[in-house]
Amino acid sequence: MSIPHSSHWGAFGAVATADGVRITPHPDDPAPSALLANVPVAATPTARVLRPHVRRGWWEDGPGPDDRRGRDEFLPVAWDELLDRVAAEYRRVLGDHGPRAVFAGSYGWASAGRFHHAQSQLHRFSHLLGGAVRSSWTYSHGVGEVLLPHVVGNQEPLLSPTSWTSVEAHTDLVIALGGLPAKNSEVASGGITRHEVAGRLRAARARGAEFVLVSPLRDDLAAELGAQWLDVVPGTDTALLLAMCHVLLTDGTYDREFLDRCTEGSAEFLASLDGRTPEWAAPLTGIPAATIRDLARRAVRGRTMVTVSWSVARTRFGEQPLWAAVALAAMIGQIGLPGGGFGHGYASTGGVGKRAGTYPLPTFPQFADPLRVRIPVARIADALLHPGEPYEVDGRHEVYPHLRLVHWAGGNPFHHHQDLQRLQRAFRAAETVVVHEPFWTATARHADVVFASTTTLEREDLGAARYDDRLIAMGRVHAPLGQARDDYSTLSGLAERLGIGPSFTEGRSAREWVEHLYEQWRTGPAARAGITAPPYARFVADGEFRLPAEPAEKVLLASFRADPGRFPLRTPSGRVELHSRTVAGFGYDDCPGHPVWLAPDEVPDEEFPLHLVANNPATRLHSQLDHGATSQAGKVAGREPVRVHPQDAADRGLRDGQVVVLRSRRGSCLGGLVVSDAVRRGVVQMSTGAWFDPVAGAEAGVTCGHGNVNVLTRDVGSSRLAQACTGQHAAVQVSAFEGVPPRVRAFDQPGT
Ligand SMILES: Nc1nc2c(c(=O)[nH]1)N[C@H]1C(S)=C(S)[C@@H](COP(=O)(O)OP(=O)(O)OC[C@H]3O[C@@H](n4cnc5c(=O)[nH]c(N)nc54)[C@H](O)[C@@H]3O)O[C@H]1N2
Ligand SMILES: Nc1nc2c(c(=O)[nH]1)N[C@H]1C(S)=C(S)[C@@H](COP(=O)(O)OP(=O)(O)OC[C@H]3O[C@@H](n4cnc5c(=O)[nH]c(N)nc54)[C@H](O)[C@@H]3O)O[C@H]1N2
Ligand SMILES: [Mo]
Repeated sequence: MSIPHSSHWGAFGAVATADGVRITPHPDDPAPSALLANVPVAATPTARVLRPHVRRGWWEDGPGPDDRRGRDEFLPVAWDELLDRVAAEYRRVLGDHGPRAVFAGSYGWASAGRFHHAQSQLHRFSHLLGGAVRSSWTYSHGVGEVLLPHVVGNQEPLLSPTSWTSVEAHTDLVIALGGLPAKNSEVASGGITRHEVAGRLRAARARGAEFVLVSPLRDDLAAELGAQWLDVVPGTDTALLLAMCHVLLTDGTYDREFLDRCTEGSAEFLASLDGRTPEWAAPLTGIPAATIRDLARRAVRGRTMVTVSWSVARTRFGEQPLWAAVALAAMIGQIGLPGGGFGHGYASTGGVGKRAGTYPLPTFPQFADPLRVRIPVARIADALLHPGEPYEVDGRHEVYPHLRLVHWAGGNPFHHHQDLQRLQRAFRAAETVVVHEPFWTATARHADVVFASTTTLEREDLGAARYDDRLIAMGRVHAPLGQARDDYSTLSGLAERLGIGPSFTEGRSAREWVEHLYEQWRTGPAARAGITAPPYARFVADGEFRLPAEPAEKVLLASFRADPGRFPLRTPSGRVELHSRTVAGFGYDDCPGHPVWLAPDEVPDEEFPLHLVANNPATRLHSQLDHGATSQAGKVAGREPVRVHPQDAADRGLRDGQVVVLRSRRGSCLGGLVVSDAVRRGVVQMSTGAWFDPVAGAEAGVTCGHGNVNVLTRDVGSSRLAQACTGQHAAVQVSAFEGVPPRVRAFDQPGT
């Protein structure tokens, strides 16, 4: 019998077979994701952590900064012995240094499922222990999380912009900076039963909407939408947007009434446009001045949605393109009208714009964080390397805590962080690193303690997500491999040893917790919201529960627009801030008080003449299941594919399918060459998520032998405002790899 299940890339049914599991997409999914084919490999021993392991140097010599971290031997040990040692280490660190010495931010996507969500489990554990240093914001949209509250008073545009239904029905022109890539909308955090974005875009097109794709990659928008492609130079969107504003200003076609009534600081902003002409922007952006002028004029002809993907802000000075897009939308004057205004992150996941789901979901209580010490999420290496040193963020002066014990569950910093060799040094500076993982990721390989975790297929859970319309009764598909345990069980073992066992478990087994969360929800918040859900046993027998239909069309900032006096924004002025006195008051030259052009500070030069676009991968979610079938099918010569324009390939004598070396100022990796005219000339594209392989790298004389793009990227914040991830861009060189490429070792058991 097919067992209901869920993942960040879709709901499915699974059957255990003699040689693994067989997956069938959810019957209601109109466009199931190819990422589902990555799932079956999780049920095989390949790359699985089958027992708890410990690094020899830590086990024998005790905690402390250690250069052997990441290259030492791992020893399998018994669960109880290891839990005893980790509990003792917690006692040492907390006793000698207090909770400010523990980092349990543990950023990462982990897996679908409300109870077994690894990060939630770890946070509950550490909150009961007196807290630990955590992280603020996300790698995904850290810029928007900090900037948008200054500009529009909250993060609503990120979480719940104007709905797709509104765009589908009303938008005449979609200007998509960073595109609306089909690949990204396959995924939504927590689960996605129905993949609808492609269909909605098709419907908008069929109704007459036109699309303009602003991106260095042609395939950031489906070909069937017939978009005009403006192949912008990476990192220059702000120049394009300011030049469009300049055209509206000089044409006199901007909406003065909207600016006066609904915005603050328009005078400063408009004055700052002096000289920002299309002719000024053309050489920067690579887009002809006439094209820029034409686009600006089209934008005021009908209903226009200006949308910026999260990636465009995941860059150095990434605050600027987002703020400039809001400014352009304000000048167009359609913020708050159906299908008009601005968006940030449409299609960046399948959830954005999907529904404004207001009803409650079952939640696993994590308790309040008693410590409340946070670092910006992408400043983890800075914190580990520079304890006690000052830094600035969002107008505050802070000091990095001295982190000694690092505890990670459900994330892969050796996937998600930039400049991985610097991250290696940072991890080596810690005294103890504890990682929970189902797989031997590079993060597990850089730990002292590796707890063997189960995958979702090995446990029962409750699948539910903010932008989905189902609760899924996720069932256990097969028994845990080896000695893998649920993170809940591992943390219960630690909690018990640290004297917080009863408050952590409340006396419930994992299965009892899942039922408890469901029943609490059913009889409490759900009942109050008028949702009649069946009792747990019935829910499990049915396999899923369908939540009420999507609420009516939502238009971002509609009531504000209608009556700004009655519905002011939570900005100092109550209006959209095109110039923010607050931000100006911070005195940041890397993020002044209104959107400005700041030239990227790493641009191609003689040594590294190409723009790298390090985007999210089409064939997997981040690094997850990189050894799965879909991800492996995308590899070229066993390496992560790197796309290069035909002319750039010809200039270097490179052939399709060959192994190449990418180098930046930080490091180098191998890749498999794909020659493609879907890439702007001068740009190379390599997605994130190939497992870091320093072993094969050493044999090849490079940093990574497989193609983890984050050995190339730069570990620097967007600006002092958001201090957000800037991993999307770097300057690189590509050349042929001479010799026999080494076998990729990233999926081997360590030490083999
Ligand atoms: N250069 C560059 N870098 C980037 C980006 C970029 O655009 N460019 N994008 C960034 C973005 S937007 C993000 S969100 C991050 C993503 O970074 P992450 O979210 O850290 O990446 P994942 O690969 O999803 O890591 C999740 C890990 O959790 C593990 N896991 C899954 N289920 C469980 C479980 O039940 N228990 C435990 N213990 N572990 C589990 C998986 O095996 C996997 O190793 O990457 C960022 N990095
Ligand atoms: N299949 C799949 N889907 C995913 C994920 C995944 O790993 N795999 N990750 C999920 C997560 S956590 C997130 S946060 C989102 C990420 O969503 P995004 O951040 O929107 O996605 P990316 O793929 O990083 O980037 C989208 C496109 O932006 C373009 N781009 C890069 N630089 C520039 C620039 O300077 N200017 C312009 N105009 N365009 C530029 C690139 O061509 C790139 O393909 O995706 C989610 N969806
Ligand atoms: Mo993300």
